[in-house]
Amino acid sequence: MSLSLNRRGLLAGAAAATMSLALATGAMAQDKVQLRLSAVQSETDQRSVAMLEKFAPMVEDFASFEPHWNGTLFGQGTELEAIASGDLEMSITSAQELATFFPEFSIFTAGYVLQDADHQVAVFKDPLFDQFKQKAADELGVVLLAPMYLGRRQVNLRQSADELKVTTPADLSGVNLRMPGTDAWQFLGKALGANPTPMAFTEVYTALASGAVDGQDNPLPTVVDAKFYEVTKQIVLTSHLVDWNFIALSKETYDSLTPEQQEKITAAAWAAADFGRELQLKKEDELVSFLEDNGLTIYEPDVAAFRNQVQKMYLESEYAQTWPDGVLEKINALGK
Ligand code: KDO
Repeated sequence: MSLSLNRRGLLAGAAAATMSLALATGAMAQDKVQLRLSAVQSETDQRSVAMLEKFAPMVEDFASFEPHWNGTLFGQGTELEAIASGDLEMSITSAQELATFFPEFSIFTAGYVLQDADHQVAVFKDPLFDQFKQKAADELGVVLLAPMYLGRRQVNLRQSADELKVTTPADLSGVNLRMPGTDAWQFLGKALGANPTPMAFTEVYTALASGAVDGQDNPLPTVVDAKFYEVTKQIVLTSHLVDWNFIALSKETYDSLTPEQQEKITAAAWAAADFGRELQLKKEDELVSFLEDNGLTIYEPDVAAFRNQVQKMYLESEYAQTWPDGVLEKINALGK
């Protein structure tokens, strides 16, 4: 009897200890700020790796970082509204998505303006960018913490170079080119000479495999990470947009932090942005041979022809009317 009592007593004691531990950790977890991040890239994308390896550890003493990759929590282009409505705390947003709320952000979506990763950082840190950060914070409730390098966007086609050789924008006439869903993206597709089709990132692989679209545009690391190279045959090195994203945080969440925590979360975002940029740049350099080994033809078109047409179309567009006076000149002055 005493044995069974001891056993029962032990079990009861263990249960009580487990309960108090759960309450304690639960309470501690509840003390941590919840940072749900929704993004459409995979967990192996360099930006995701950077958030997991750099951002998460630097904020873990006061925040619970909860990433949702592959668009599993919110679909592409819906994240900013989710943040504004309090249903999400973080996203890896873009100037193209911000331009749907504030047209002036389209200056950072125009082809052949930003020159390289260093130029992006210089622009983000320059006072010229303050008005853009302020607008996102004041009118959308989104704090842009740091710039993430996505890479040089290239035209990636299903057709082989023997079937369709692209030298100038005229060669893309009639080509059904998937572009992300916002107007700024559609305009870029038209400026390249193609027939743009709006489509969410997570649908692109299937659309390429089925022939629903003729191609898509993304940097080489994305072509590999999303396995687009399995269902395409060529890459035209237009480098039409040196693309970037922004690590975005709900202003309500940011304002709820102590000044020290605000400094920490900003430093963590920059640490992730810097780490991810180096990874992405390295990938861009080494992936040409990987893609050629996997049967893709990769070549440079008449880049000047693409640059001239794209820049002309943007300058003549209604987008250019929304650009604050002097900003384009300041952006250019920060470049090489
Ligand atoms: C895309 O949908 O092609 C795009 O490259 C747009 C970017 O702004 C960004 O959303 C990116 O997808 C995702 O992060 C997936 O790489």
